[in-house]
Amino acid sequence: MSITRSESNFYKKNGYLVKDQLISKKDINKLNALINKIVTKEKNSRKKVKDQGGTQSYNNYHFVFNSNSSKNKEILRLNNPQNNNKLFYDLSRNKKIIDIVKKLIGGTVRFHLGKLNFKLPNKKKGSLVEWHQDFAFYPHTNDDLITVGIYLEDCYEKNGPLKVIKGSHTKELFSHHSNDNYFVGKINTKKIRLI
Ligand SMILES: O=C(O)CCC(=O)C(=O)O
Repeated sequence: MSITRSESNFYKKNGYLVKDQLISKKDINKLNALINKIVTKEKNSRKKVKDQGGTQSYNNYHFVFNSNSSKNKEILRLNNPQNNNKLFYDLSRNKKIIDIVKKLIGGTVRFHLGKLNFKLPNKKKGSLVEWHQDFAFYPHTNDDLITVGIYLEDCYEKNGPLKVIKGSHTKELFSHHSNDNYFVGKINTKKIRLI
């Protein structure tokens, strides 16, 4: 399964493309079973959460939590699961996905980083992903970059859908820094009009 010319044009115009049923239900189930194991193992390990105030490296395997306290910690993210798990490695090299990415941005492609986002229910707090431009997270001198998101569960308003602003990829890049110049990974929507 690749993409049609009209899908490619849709991507160029809107800055995103949705492909259904790309990964089989069987493979999704395997991935979810693996994630359950990883999460259970981590929860049972009772490791103290290290202070996350310092610099985080984007290219190693590590968990990101919603709290520094070991008491009510919840996993927000697992960075680079493909470095430790073959299933994730194989997913990151999925031929169907690579073929689509090559058609969308042209030429050969290189894998940059992987992450597994957990969307916590509201009451557990901390997993809200604020408005941002992905480019701010992977600054490059070139802009032929793409984020591939793979949904491991059906997604509805209540479990944190990804929202996009159509065509915003052709507009300006906004600051993702705080007033005191720390990278905060979100746009201050009070300061700017989002398109
Ligand atoms: O899932 C979301 O709400 C946004 C995820 C995202 O943009 C990211 O992880 O780069």
